[in-house]
Amino acid sequence: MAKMDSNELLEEMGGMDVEALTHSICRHHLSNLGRDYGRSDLFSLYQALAYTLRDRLVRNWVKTQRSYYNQNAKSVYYLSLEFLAGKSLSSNALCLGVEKAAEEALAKFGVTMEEAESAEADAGLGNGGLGRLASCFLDSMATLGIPGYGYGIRYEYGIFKQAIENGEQVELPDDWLHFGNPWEFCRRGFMFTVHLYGREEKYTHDDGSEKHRWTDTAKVMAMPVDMLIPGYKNGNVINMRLWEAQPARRFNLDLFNSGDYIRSMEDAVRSETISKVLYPSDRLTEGRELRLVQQYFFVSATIQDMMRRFKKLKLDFSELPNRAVVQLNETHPAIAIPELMRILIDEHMLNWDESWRICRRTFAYTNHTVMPEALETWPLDMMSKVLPRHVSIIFEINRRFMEEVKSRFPGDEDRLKRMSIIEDCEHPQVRMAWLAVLGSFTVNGVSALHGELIKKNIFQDFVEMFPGRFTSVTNGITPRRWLKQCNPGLSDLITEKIGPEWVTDLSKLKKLEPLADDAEFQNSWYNCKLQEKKRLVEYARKEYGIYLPTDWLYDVQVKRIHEYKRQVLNILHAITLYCRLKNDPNSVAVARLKIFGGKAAPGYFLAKRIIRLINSVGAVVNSDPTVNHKLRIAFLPNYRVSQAERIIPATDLSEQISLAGTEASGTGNMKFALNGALTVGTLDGANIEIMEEAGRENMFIFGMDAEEVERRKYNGYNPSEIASADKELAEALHYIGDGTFSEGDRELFQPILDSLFANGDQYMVLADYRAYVDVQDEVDKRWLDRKSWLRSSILNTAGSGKFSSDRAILDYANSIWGVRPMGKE
Ligand code: HBZ
Ligand code: IMP
Repeated sequence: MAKMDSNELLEEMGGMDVEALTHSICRHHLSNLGRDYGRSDLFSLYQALAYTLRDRLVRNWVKTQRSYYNQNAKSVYYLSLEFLAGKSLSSNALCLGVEKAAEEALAKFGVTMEEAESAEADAGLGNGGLGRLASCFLDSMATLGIPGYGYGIRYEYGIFKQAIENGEQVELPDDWLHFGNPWEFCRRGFMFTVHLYGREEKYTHDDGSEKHRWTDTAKVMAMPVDMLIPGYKNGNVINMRLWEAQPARRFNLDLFNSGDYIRSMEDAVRSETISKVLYPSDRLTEGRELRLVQQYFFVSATIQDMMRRFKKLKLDFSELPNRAVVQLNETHPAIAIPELMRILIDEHMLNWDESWRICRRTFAYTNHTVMPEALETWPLDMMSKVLPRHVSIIFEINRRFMEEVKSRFPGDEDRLKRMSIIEDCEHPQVRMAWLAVLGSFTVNGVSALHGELIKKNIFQDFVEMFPGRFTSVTNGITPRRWLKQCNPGLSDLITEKIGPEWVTDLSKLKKLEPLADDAEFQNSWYNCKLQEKKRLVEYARKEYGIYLPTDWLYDVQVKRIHEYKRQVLNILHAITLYCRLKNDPNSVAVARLKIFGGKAAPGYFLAKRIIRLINSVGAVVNSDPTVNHKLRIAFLPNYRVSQAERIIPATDLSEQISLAGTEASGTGNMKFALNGALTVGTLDGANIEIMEEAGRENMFIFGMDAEEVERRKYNGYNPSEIASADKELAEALHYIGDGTFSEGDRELFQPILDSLFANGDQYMVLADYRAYVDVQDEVDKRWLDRKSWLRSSILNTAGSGKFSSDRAILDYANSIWGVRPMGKE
């Protein structure tokens, strides 16, 4: 066949008008779903529309990938064990610019876009902030035209589904692929082999030198499954490549032939386990072998894919850092560093120094936490079993580094111990953060404060040796999903006043500033919020049978449940309001709805008990007529991306109340401010930068800052003293303990009280209580001054420009990656 003009073929992939979309929806009912389009239902329409959009995406994807090759672009490899994509139907329609046409096409079948999207399952392949950040970053890379790929694991089960039974969290499996995933392409023809276990072997190379190889390994296959990520109305589509584990052989033929059919299948089952399920903890490091295997599995496949592309260029290996940069999202993929060393040394026969120079110029590492318990370490004996050759390479990296430290700081034995990658104790551990710092050219924190804190605390020794290596890039969120798509009313109002440029240049929101005092604009602004509250009321009723009041102050804390995020502080405030109302039903002026949402790691006992406390206080408050005219509490089950899209636009007050110095950045805080919520918050993470942009007078900042926290800890902090000196606090704590919220059971919430007293209140909830309650009284006063509230609300949105992930990605591109947006061919 003569070479077909592939551009012509691509153009045939379908038009963007209502007629073309309708035609395609019908065709996919027949060709892909095998059913009569005259017998369509909600789910088949969702699927058929998804396939219809995928046709348009793949056309742009091919063009985008070709242009990377033709322009010889340096590419970004964003390696993340988590991507929290949520739903794709509306966002893909939006980016393709067919949201109106798709709505009209669906209307012909009697269905709305919102209804069709209700049939889609959230892609919940992440725990929280870290995974959602990765998805926002892919959106921005595609929108800016930064050549890049996301790489991760295609978990068969994502983050568990949370149900609430008797006020307690129950975990259910997230079977998100049950009905298939119309967005993905499985590429069975492009699998890589991944090796595990086995042993390291020395041998003499032809040139007489001593070399090493990794032998007697077990093998599994990594199959690429691609999800296409479109840029906003620019024709770019980038790739999120998720690896699925497959057995190297379907079954063991020897066993099969000897009649042991079941045992012959066991191998296959074991291999498939690797990509079976996401680990649901965002707090403790797991220490489980399967988790280490997951990490190496996706890293090995990804580095092979990267080397495959690089080899096509037929360049010297020293050119690799000019063609590719690997961004490590946390230390989870840090095993990539010794893996690239192994490939260069063992497979391509480069020497150590050359190989190390290449690695050191290829990797960059993002740290997301200051908390020591979240720093990842692996037991040396486990790692030696799973990855013997890598451990040997890590020892050599460490040996050379220890020499360097000795010569810089002679005689400083303590320093050597602190800085060694191998923690030398009874059960030696491999410190992944140290490995990541040593193997990277840049290490970044995720907000200005966090960038400073990691330099002062965890990485202090390394800063002394490599002062230029540390920096920070403040996180961001995509304005497409987190304003344009989730809050259409407000988006239209904004566009009507300042034009549509803000969608790709969020700094344009500054143009709203002059309108902040405009009475008519304020009124429209208020109506948008009310509209979103009505939508949320409807959603809560339909999804959960929860009835919410409409025109109250919506006070919202949705995020993972953690002691450091201090949901307990919020509930103490609720109990204080309860007490005040019990004393005098007229003592509280503002009707306030406190909304909570968030998952607790299944093994995190106290977090689960906190969920129980929230629900128990809610049950008492909501059913007490002397209280429920001014205070109600709702815990919305199963917080996730698609639910956030309903909650955030409806929020008046955003709770960002972590102990200062513990929340690395936060990104939820940005989503709320962008949608016009006022923040009640501590001077922590990116809250500080939000305050700088929006103005302190437009927020409710309270409590200790990070330095005061340090001082207070240093001087000895006594929670009991505080509790006995504050009458309202003492009363609230008393009610938690005396069974008021637990049908007389005094044991149920004792663990929470123990965390505050016997265990010393690690996150200083009691220390910040008074400041918090007082600032909440300020909230009430401001709420009653509606003009002043609306002014601040508008100014929060106007001040959100900095928090676009487009800005964050440009920062990475300029200051770390050395890549630039691509010109169109
Ligand atoms: O990363 C979060 C930080 O807590 C938050 O402040 C920041 O905004 C966000 C993005 O930079 N960290 C996480 O979400 N961490 C995890 O989800 C996690 C998951 C598995 C782990 C450890 C941490 O093993
Ligand atoms: P990959 O980046 O090698 O995975 O290729 C992704 C897509 O880019 C392929 O399916 C092709 O459409 C395109 N592509 C791959 N190699 C080339 C090339 O050498 N020239 C132009 N396009 C290519």
